[in-house]
Amino acid sequence: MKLYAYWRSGTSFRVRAALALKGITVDVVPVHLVRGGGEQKQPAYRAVNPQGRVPSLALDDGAVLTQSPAIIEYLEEVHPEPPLLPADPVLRAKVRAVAAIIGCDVHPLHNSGTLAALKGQFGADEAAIQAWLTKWMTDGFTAVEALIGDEGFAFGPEPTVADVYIVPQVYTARRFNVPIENFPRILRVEALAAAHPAFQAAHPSSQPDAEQVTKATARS
Ligand SMILES: N[C@@H](CCC(=O)N[C@@H](CS)C(=O)NCC(=O)O)C(=O)O
Repeated sequence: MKLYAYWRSGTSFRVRAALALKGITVDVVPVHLVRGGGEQKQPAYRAVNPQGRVPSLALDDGAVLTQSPAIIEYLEEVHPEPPLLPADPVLRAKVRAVAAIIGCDVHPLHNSGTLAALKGQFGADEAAIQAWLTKWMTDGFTAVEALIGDEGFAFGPEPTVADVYIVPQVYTARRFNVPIENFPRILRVEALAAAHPAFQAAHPSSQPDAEQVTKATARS
């Protein structure tokens, strides 16, 4: 399988974490979201994923899966061990709810295209962008903090899909200088993930296309 991904994209990090937790190895095909105006917008990548976003997972039979939630659900269905969703339906719904808060209610508001539109079309300056990022991430983290448990990963001793979403979102919050010190449960999950081999392997800094970051490129 081939994973088309960008090293510090949160959605790519999610899929890498799910793959690593399940012990599945893939060939990573880096898609640079900034260089040359963004490789994701070029015809070569649009032929893989018509939406022009990462991640995409190309299966060995040539089928291409897009959208991180769909890819993660596919991995769970086809490679059920170890499970990333609890057996109990109520708990499954709670895990999926945390994933949806981050995937549906937070991430789209700070995707690079959203921020570019805020700046380019709506005249937002740096201070306005920072206030926007802080508001939406803080709202999302506040809800997640109230929904997850008091020990272990988000919903117990083993990572679930909830952690697969939380950990990249915390990485993004740190990258965007959004304060997270008021979320002790989320910080606990972050610390556990930092010591977990699968999250270490999936981390942006472990990727073949990882770059040294300068201030000028910090949000790209
Ligand atoms: N809902 C999609 C979002 C994918 C997405 O927005 N990916 C970002 C990187 S985290 C991207 O490709 N941005 C480039 C662009 O919008 O041009 C998913 O979860 O896969």
